[in-house]
Amino acid sequence: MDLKLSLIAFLGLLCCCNSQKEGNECINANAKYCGECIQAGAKCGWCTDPNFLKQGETVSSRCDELQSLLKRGCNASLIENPVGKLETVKNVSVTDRSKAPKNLKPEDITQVQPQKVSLTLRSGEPQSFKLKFKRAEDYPIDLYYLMDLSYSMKDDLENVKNLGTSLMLEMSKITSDFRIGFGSFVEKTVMPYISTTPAKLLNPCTGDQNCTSPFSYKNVLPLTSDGSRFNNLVGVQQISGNLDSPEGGFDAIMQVAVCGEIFGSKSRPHGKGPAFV
Ligand SMILES: *[C@@H]1O[C@H](CO)[C@@H](O)[C@H](O)[C@H]1NC(C)=O
Ligand SMILES: *[C@@H]1O[C@H](CO)[C@@H](O)[C@H](O)[C@H]1NC(C)=O
Ligand SMILES: *[C@@H]1O[C@H](CO)[C@@H](O)[C@H](O)[C@H]1NC(C)=O
Ligand SMILES: [Ca+2]
Repeated sequence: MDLKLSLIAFLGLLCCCNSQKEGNECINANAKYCGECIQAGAKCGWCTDPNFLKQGETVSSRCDELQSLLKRGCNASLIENPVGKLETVKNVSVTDRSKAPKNLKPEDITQVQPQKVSLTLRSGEPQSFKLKFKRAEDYPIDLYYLMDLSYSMKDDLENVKNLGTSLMLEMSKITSDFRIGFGSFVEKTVMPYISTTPAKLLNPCTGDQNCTSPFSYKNVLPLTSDGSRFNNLVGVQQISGNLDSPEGGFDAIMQVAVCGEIFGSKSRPHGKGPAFV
């Protein structure tokens, strides 16, 4: 009840003040030419009728609200009053992947609608349209696992050997389009990062540990949706060794970042490279 009353009071206030206002924005603009008048407000029109101006009226009298111009005797077909418009150029419906064909390519998935609109705007006149966004469930995800195979990672390698299946299982809850890849790195293969004696180049580890030759970076498994290949390949990875404790991880990240084509990430929309772990 209170709300209703205050609303009425508010409307009353608006009416009172509007009716007291002299002229309107079109007249107040004191426009000298059509363009100036049109920009004065969304309601303003310019009368081009040569017989319109009465004795003593200045050219700015041609600018007024539409209704007033007609009332003052301007020929309706001679009133300049452009209006804005909205043209939908591309408006493909957002993709509902539960209804879409199974083999739909990522670039055919639509998440925002409309895709392209052409607007003609007039100063002071708003244009509005609804923008629809639907996050495509099942949007493709690539995961590239980059692993340090220096000697201290020996115990971690054992854990990662079971990771592929678990990751695949968890990710399948988020998307049915999941790819996994695997790469490894050790160190720059020069002194002083590794020992370059012939024996240590073959097996950099001490004691009876069987380590593989040190290497900078290897792309072991390009992105694939076959999780078992991840497990199998991680399973046969051998640990290596080098001299100093910082490792060549950034060299590997650099390789992954710039060689997207080799990993198969080029087939992804907006995909320059895979995600890192
Ligand atoms: C309005 O203008 C049009 C085009 O100039 C003309 O054909 C028509 O006769 C005019 N109407 C009046 C009422 O003056
Ligand atoms: C786009 O198409 C939908 C129907 O699929 C319609 O509801 C919507 O108004 C259109 N959007 C625009 C900006 O034309
Ligand atoms: C390393 O390899 C040799 C020969 O293949 C084998 O006898 C030895 O047990 C291996 N050592 C380890 C720690 O696996
Ligand atoms: Ca190192």
